[in-house]
Amino acid sequence: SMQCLPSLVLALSSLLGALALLQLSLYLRVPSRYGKHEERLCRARLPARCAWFLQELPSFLVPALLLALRSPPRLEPLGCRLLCCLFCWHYFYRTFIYPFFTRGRPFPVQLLFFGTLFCIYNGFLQGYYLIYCAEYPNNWCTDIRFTSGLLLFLLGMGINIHSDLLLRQLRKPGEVTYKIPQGGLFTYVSGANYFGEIVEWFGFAIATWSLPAFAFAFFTLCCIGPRAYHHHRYYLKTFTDYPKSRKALIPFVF
Ligand code: NDX
Repeated sequence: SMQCLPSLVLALSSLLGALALLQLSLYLRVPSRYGKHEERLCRARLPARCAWFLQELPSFLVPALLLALRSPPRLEPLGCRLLCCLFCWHYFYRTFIYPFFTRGRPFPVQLLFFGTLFCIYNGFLQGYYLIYCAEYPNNWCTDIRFTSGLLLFLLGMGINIHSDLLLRQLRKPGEVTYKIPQGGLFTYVSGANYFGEIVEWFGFAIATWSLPAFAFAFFTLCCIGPRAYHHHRYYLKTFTDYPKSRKALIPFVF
């Protein structure tokens, strides 16, 4: 049966941090090539629905299986299971709900491949750490880190889901054109969905107070932070009437 290997957790978290930096250096200047930043439309692509479903599924399945199959079942402490369920809850939404409503353009197969690998890797790291390694005191549920982190997680998730919905409503089924997002946090930033997702994973990191979760929050920041900036530039270039006061990612700041 599996055991906690602290050196494995350290190695996988460090690699995740390194990938984050690699990503930052790759995507600060040029955006990752999918959605509105795809130039060569001749590349092999899969319908957005299938692509997002396949890509995100391991992030739900791997930790859910680790949680379900652990023997002997981990009954104590509650914190680990609850936190693992939060992670799975987000990816339940991303895998089983988000793809079925998306009106996005087809997704490049090459990025789908790397995206899937990433979701297996991260799903394993977060799940393995929480199910086999994490130890919390019995009163963790009343600790300020847990409560404030959980609050941020829920707030971020709310913003993320609401913003995903606002983006979807910009198109009729079958449409692939881009419009100016309006309402919700889009009033203040071009990347409202990304802002929500980043807040969410930093909340998760604070609630779990763990190296793997902080590494993932940092990865998220390095992955979709630059993308928010590129979306913002795209909008300014495309729409002459784009709201001047709107920022890229952080309301009123940047
Ligand atoms: N999936 C996270 N890296 C990623 C896929 C890409 O969940 O090689 C990371 C995730 C992957 C990435 C994933 C990992 C790293 C990869 C990368 C590709 C390269 C990179 C593998 C796994 C890599 C190294 C080097 C390290 C190996 O047509 P369309 O699609 O543009 O339509 C869009 C529509 N829309 C509009 N419609 C009308 N008018 C407008 N103005 C519109 N603007 C947008 O809305 C879409 O249908 C939809 C959303 O579009 P967009 O571009 O705002 O969001 P998108 O980037 O597609 O993300 C969707 C959601 C969002 O809520 C976001 O927060 C979340 O997924 N997300 C996305 C990426 C990563 C992530 C979360 C995370 O890190 N936590």
